[in-house]
Amino acid sequence: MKKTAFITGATSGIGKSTAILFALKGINLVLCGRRQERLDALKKELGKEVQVFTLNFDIRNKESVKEAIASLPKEFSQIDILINNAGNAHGLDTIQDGSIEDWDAMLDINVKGLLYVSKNLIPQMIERKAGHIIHIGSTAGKEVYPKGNVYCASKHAVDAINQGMRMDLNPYGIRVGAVNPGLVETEFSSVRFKGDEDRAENVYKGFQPLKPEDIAEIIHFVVTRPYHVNIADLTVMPTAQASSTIVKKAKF
Ligand code: NDP
Ligand code: 8X3
Repeated sequence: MKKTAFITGATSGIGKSTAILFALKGINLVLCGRRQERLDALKKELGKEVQVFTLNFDIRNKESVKEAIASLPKEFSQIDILINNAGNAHGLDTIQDGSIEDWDAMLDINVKGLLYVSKNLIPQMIERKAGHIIHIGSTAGKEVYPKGNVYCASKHAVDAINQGMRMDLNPYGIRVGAVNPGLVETEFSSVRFKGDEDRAENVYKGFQPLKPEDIAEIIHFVVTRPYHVNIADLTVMPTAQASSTIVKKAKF
């Protein structure tokens, strides 16, 4: 029987590449995001391969998350794989210059939104004593870099939630793990720098960053391990990257 994956942040970057690969591999999809035209386009394209259902909600709104998940039709109500991926950095500022709106966005989306989605999907996994939850953390959840303060805090929280959730769901045989990427070229920096495309592109200049497809392949590897294998915590960086602050870049 085909499995069903629920992917948050499926309209772009890592989530979108994961949706495309999962469809190719025959995994049915529940795809989430706020940009309806992108959800529609994905449903049209990937619907040729597998069954696709889309949900449009802002992950910050706990009522919207609950209603969206409750609205899933019967054939999509059994979620085998949850990819907690939606998230972004907002701003890159010292703590003294940081904006409270940016801090709210990062904590509300990356941490609380992830919890809201998990809260609404875990009960059916517990009931079936089955399921696999993958958190998209970050190297920013393993170390802190200058001006990364609150984004790093949000991803350290994801790291803690990943560990705690694995403990709490252990009696039910539910697999829980994290994939923690370094620099991946997506819309991430465009969002971080509020649409300043020159500044965003500059982040990935002079070295080969990871592609979202690289992360999708890793996520697919994680979900296709035999049941007794749980990849609990995986960190992946571009070869040019050694840490958040050490990246071997060509000189211009
Ligand atoms: P993108 O900006 O390309 O994708 C972010 C996704 O999150 C979009 O699909 C977006 O959908 C969704 N999203 C953002 N805010 C909300 C919201 N309020 N409600 C619902 N959905 C939301 O970035 P990435 O693919 O790079 O990021 C995906 C994850 O990977 C994030 O958790 C990020 O922190 C993490 N990551 C990224 C790295 C990188 O270098 N790119 C490295 C390490 C981790 P929409 O706008 O349609 O709502
Ligand atoms: C994204 C990677 O280094 O921009 O989580 O924080 S980084």
